[in-house]
Amino acid sequence: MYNLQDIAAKFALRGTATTIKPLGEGFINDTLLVCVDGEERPSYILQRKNHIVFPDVPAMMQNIKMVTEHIKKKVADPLRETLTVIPTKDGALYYKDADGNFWAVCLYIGDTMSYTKADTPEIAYQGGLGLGQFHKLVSDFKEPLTEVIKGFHNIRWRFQQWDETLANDPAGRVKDLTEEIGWIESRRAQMLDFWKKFEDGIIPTRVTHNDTKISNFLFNASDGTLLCAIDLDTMMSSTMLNDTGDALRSYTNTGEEDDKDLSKVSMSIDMFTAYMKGYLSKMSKDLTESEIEYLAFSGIYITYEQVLRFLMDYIDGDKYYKIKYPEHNLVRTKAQYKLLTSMEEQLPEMNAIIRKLI
Ligand code: GN1
Ligand code: MG
Repeated sequence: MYNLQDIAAKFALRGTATTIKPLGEGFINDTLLVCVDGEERPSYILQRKNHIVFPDVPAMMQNIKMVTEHIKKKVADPLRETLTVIPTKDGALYYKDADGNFWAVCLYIGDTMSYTKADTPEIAYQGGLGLGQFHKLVSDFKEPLTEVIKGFHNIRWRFQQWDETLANDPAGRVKDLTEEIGWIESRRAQMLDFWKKFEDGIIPTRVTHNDTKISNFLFNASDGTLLCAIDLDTMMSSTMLNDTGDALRSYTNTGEEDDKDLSKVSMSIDMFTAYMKGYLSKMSKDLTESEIEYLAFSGIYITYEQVLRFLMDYIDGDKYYKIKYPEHNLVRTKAQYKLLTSMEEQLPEMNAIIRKLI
């Protein structure tokens, strides 16, 4: 496929790459762990950035470089408390190979762990601290960021894509999905009403991460405390509610994102409370009333968007997300919809908890 040794050799590593092995389960990029000469532990992360999903990888890497440099000036341990981009030997932030693939390297942060699910409220609490800390660190970053994925969490734009995909019906699947499509349509107006508050400036614009699922945070292996946010590809200017929403979608889920057993999927109010305790201990003073008003709803918004995105990709013939079996995107859709309904049922209680924590 690719000559990974040759690709690694383009970057300013502190030695020659010895082993290069796949890591993790990202749906979008290919991620590899790199060891170098004379060192037993991995030293770098090499990624093939998906340039279909990210049409402007150079601008994306520039966003990451600017924000991580900003964070590094403010933290005690700049090599561990945020990502470090390793340039190529020519000083570029990425390497483009002859086939047009974009590659980038960052330091591997050792003695850490990550989760795909919060098994204890302590993990959720630490995760909340982590996002709060990230938002605080970037709150005074004022340089413009490139919008690396157009309308990423903009539901008005997502509906445009949705309407086109349904009209084209490229995989001929629409006829069998009346119920699932109804889940999306019945909430369309409500979601647009929310997004309009952001478009009208009632909800402010901030630097946001936009992909805050639990596996995108690192924890210290020694004591389980939060270390930093990783996977900074989608950092843009938007509403912080995208981030709390996506975090709630994963930290509070009692099941898996793609659970086939829907009886396992629900929103845990204990995880919600723990997450918000952590988050608000860092950010409650910085939030506007409009942000507080929609904090609990943000989980509903992003979970809804995720139902739409998984279902739209299924209708589109599975072009966006990597899948492990043919119905995977439909299974994901159903599991995320179950989570959505569980959040909707508990919204009044979630709001009451937030008011107590503020
Ligand atoms: C993708 O990049 P990764 O695999 O962490 C996706 C997110 C989805 C998530 C669902 C750029 O995340 O938006 O919420 O899958 N990232 C992109 O698990 O589309
Ligand atoms: Mg990501």
